[in-house]
Amino acid sequence: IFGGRKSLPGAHPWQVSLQTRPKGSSQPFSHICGGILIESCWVLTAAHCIEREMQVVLGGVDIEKDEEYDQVIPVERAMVHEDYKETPFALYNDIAMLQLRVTDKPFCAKESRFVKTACLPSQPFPSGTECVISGWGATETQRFGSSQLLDARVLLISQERCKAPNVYGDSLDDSMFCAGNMNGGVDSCQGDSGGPLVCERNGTHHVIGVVSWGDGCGKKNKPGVYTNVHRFIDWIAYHIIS
Ligand code: 4AZ
Repeated sequence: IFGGRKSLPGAHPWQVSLQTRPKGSSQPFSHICGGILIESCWVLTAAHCIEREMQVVLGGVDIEKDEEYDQVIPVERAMVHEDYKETPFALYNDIAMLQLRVTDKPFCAKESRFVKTACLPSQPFPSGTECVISGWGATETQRFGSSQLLDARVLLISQERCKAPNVYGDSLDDSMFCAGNMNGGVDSCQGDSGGPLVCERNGTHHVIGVVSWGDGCGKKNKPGVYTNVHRFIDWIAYHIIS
């Protein structure tokens, strides 16, 4: 996160650290991406984050320390969107769902002061809305990421403005949207991918975006690009119900 500040414990209780290690190895897991808890056994993340062997950590703010409220849960399976596509300029339909291992009969993640689900959006939010991004990704001074969870406020940017030739032009499609600050400085970055962009309405937090890509981090006229969760509501519901 560029232009962020340290998150307080419990401020982003749906925030997940998605971790991996080489398949079949006994090395420790390390952070690769963020994720978003949407049901006790379901996490939303970016398709480009998926690896073979993964676990999620919930409830923590410091990923280098074992904290009292951490919940560590193996990923049972990952579903990548059928239309996910990577080109040199953009990531399309960059969304995936992780099904967690059932640890405590009907539950995977257990709700606590530090672990809660985020709601899916029932309607899109208008451009100009102030929302929040969070993650352990790169900062202005930490190119390998922050051990502390950071957050920042960003503004939703219209498709029209983000499709301008000096911004992202035709690389942008309706599976994604831009958010940040056109002057730069406040943005998500590498290691924040898969994590949440959350907007509040009537005291309820809705996951509007999944951190996906961008041209660098914090650059003028190059805001962060987020998967447009509202466009994938039916796809998400289908996987949870099946
Ligand atoms: C990345 O490399 C990445 N500024 C994530 C977010 C952004 C850029 C790059 C947005 O994962």
